[in-house]
Amino acid sequence: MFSSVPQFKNAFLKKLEMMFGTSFEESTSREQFQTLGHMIREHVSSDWIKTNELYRAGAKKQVYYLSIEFLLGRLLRHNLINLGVEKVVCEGLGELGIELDQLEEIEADAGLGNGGLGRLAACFLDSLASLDLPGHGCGIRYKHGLFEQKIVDGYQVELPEQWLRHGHVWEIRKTDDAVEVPFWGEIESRMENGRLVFRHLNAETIMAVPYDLPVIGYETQTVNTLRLWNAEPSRFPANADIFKYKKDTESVSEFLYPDDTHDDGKILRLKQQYFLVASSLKAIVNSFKKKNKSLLEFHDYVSIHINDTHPAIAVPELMRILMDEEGLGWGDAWDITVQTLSYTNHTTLAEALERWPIRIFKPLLPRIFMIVEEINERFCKQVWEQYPGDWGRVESMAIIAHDEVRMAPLAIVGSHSVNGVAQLHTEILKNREMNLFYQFYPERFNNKTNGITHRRWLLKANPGLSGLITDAIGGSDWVSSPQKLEELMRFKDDSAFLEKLHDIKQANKERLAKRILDKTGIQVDTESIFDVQVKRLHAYKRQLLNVLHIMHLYNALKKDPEALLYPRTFIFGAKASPGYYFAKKVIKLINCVADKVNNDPATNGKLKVVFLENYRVSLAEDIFPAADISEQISTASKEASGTGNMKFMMNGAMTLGTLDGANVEITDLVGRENIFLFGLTAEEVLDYQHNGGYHSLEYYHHDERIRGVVDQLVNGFFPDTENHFNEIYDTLLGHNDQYFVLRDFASYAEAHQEISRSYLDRNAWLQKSLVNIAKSGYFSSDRTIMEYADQIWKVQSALKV
Ligand code: GL9
Repeated sequence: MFSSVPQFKNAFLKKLEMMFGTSFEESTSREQFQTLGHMIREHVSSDWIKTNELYRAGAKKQVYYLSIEFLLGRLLRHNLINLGVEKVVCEGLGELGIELDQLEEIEADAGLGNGGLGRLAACFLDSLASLDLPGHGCGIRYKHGLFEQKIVDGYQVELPEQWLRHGHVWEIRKTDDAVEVPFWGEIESRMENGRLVFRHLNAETIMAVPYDLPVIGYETQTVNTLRLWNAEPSRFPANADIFKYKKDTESVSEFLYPDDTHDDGKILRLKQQYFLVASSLKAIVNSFKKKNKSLLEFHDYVSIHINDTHPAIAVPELMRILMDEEGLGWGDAWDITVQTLSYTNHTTLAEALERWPIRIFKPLLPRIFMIVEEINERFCKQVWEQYPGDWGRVESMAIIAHDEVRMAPLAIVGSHSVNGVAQLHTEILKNREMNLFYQFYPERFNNKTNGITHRRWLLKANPGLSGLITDAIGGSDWVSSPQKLEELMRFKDDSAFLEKLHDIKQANKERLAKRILDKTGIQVDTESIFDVQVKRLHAYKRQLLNVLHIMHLYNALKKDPEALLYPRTFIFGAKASPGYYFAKKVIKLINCVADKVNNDPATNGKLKVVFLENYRVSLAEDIFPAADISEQISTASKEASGTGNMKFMMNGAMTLGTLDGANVEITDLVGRENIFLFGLTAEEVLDYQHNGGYHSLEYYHHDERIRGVVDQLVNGFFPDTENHFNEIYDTLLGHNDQYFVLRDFASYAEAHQEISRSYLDRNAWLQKSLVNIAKSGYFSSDRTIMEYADQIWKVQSALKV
C-alpha cells in the first residue's frame, strides 16, 4: 500500500471509509491521522510476526530492558522514516490536500517519562531495532504521562496530561497475555515432599494487561516490541467495597511519578515497581519456557536490564520464580539471577538513592521481603569473611540497614554488571559513591557512555541539515553508520559549504522564531545568537546561574548600550517537579527577568528572554536544530551524563559547559577550541565538599556584578514580587550556595564574552559548528547499544547466523 503514490492514495481513502464510515470530504484530521496510523501498523504486522517467530524459534538470546519510564514522544513521522515510506506518504497526502506536518501535530506525545533517563530508554529501543538486535522494552502504560505545564503570570501550573484521551493508535491490547500480580497477604510455608513450599495467602491481586507497541527499525525487517502494562481489577473481592477496589487497582498505572530525582516514599510507587517487574518477569519466563530448554540455561537465552534502581526488585522476584515456582535451590537460582541481570546507575545525587522503609516493604511484598533478607544475610556474611571485624564496612554495604531496604546495593549484588553513563560518572561511582562495592566486585563495574538516536534527533528533527550531509558525503550511509559523519571534516575549509550550513541554521531559527511568536507573542531577532537551556529544572543544573547572568547583562546594558558585543536571545524550557519549591521559584524568576528585559526599550533590541512552556519531546525537536549555544552548566560532578548536550552538538550548536558528565567526552572529541568551558572541575567541587573552604559571601562582596544581581532578588527590582525570591537569596548567601553558582559566575560571564567575540568571525564559527556535527557520530545510541550488546548482554543480531 506504500509502493507508489497512487497506490497509497487509493489504500488510504479505502481504509478511511472502512474505519470511520465517512467520506474523505467529511473526514476530520484526527480520522485521517488514525487511518494513516492503522495503515502503518498493518503494514508492519507481517514483519512483526516474522520477527517474533524468529525470536521464538531461534536459539538467540533476548534482552529485556526494564524501565519505569519510556519517553517516546510522537511516533508517526519516526515510523514513516524508518519504514522508508515518508516520501510516498507525504506526496500522496499532498495530492489529497493534506499536509503531513499538520497531521503530525494531531498525535499526542507519549510522555511516559520525566527527562533524560526515560528518553534514553526510548532512544535505546530505536537503536536495538535498527541494529536488528532482539531487545524489547518493558514499562508501564500510565494513563497520565508527565503533567502538562502552563505558565500563568510567570508561575508554573500543572495540569494532568491526557495522551490517551483519543486512544493510542500504535498499541495492541493483549488481553490473553494478562497476568496477576499479588500484594499484601501472608506467606505460609510448609514441607511438601521433602522441600519447603511457600504459599501466598489472602493476597490482593491486580491484573496486569499488556499493550504492545511495535518498535520499527530503520530500513530493516526487524520489528521489536515495547510492552506496556496496564493495571486493572482482577477478582473483585467478596464483601468488599468494589468501587474502592477498582479505584485502588487502577491507580497503579494511573500516573507517572513526576519527581525527577528524589523519591517521595509513597507505597504506590513501590507498588508500581513491583507491578512492572512481576508482570514483565512472568511474561519473560513464559516465553522462555516455550523454547523447551532447561532453566539452568536461562541466562544463555535471556538478559534482563534494570534501568536505574526502580526495577531492582527484579533481583528477589527472579529468585522467587526460580525457587518457589520452578523448584530450583538457592545456589542455582542465585547463579542464574546474577548472570541474567545487569544494572545501570544514572545519578550520584544522594537524595535520589532509593530506600524503602521495612514497615512499607514487608507487608506489601511479604515473600519478596523474605528473599531480600536472605540475600542480605548471605551477602553480609561474604563481606564479613573478606573483611573480618570490619563492621563499618558491612553496615555501609548492607542491603537492609536502619529499618530500610536499599535498592542500589540490591541491584549491585544481584547483577553481573553495573555501569555508569559517562566516563566521569563511572569514575565517580568507582572511586567515591560506590567505592566499597567496587573494591568488592571490581569486575562488575564498567562504563557505557550514553547516546541518542541520530535518526530522531538529526534525520527527523533537522531535514535541512540531513539533506546537506547526504549530498556532501555522497549518500545516506551515515544514517546506518553514524561514525561516517566524520567525513564532513573534509569541508572544514570549504566556505561555500559552510555558508550552506549557515543558511540551514538560519532557516531553522526562523522556523523556531515563528513558533515562539505564535506561542508567546514575543518577537525574537533571528540574527541574534540563540542561546538555549532546555532540561528539567533542578538546582544542580543551575538555570539560576544562567538567569543571574542575564540580569547582569541587563544591568550592564543599562549602563552602557554597547556592553553586549552581539545580540542574544536566551531560550528556556523546563518543568519543575510539582513539589520542588525552589525550582518553581527559579521558573518565576526567569519569567520576571523576561518581562523586564523584553519590555525595556533600552535593551530589548539586544537582549530577549523566552520561556517556552510545556517542554517535551516534540517541542525539543523544534528547538535543537535552531540553537547556536547549548547551555550545559551543571555543577561539575553532579550531571551523570546529560543527553541534551549530544542533541545540540549533533545539530551544530556549540556547547557552553562545565567539565561534567559527557561534556568531558565532547571536549575530548571536538578539542578545546570548539567548545566553551568554564567553572570548577569535578575534582575541585568534590574537594570543596569534603574539605570546606568555599564561602559564597566572599564572592558576593568582591564582585560588584554579583552583588548587583543578588541584591535585585530582594530589593524591589522586580515589581509585585515582594519576598518572593527570598529563598533564592538565602540559598546563595545564607546556606552557602551548595551548587557553587557564585563561585562559577565570573568564569561563566567570561565564557559568554568569548562566545560573542567568536560569533563575530562567521567563518570560524561555522567551522566550529561543522566540527561539532562531524564528531557527534560517537554519541549515536547505536554505538552505546552495540557496547551494551557486546559487553554486557552478549546478544547478537537475530539475522546473523
Ligand atoms: C539522569 C541523569 O541525571 C542524566 O545526566 C543522564 O543523562 C540520564 C540518562 O542516563 O539520567 N538520571 C536521572 O535520574 N535523570 C536523568 O536525566 N532524571 C530524569 O530522567 C528526570
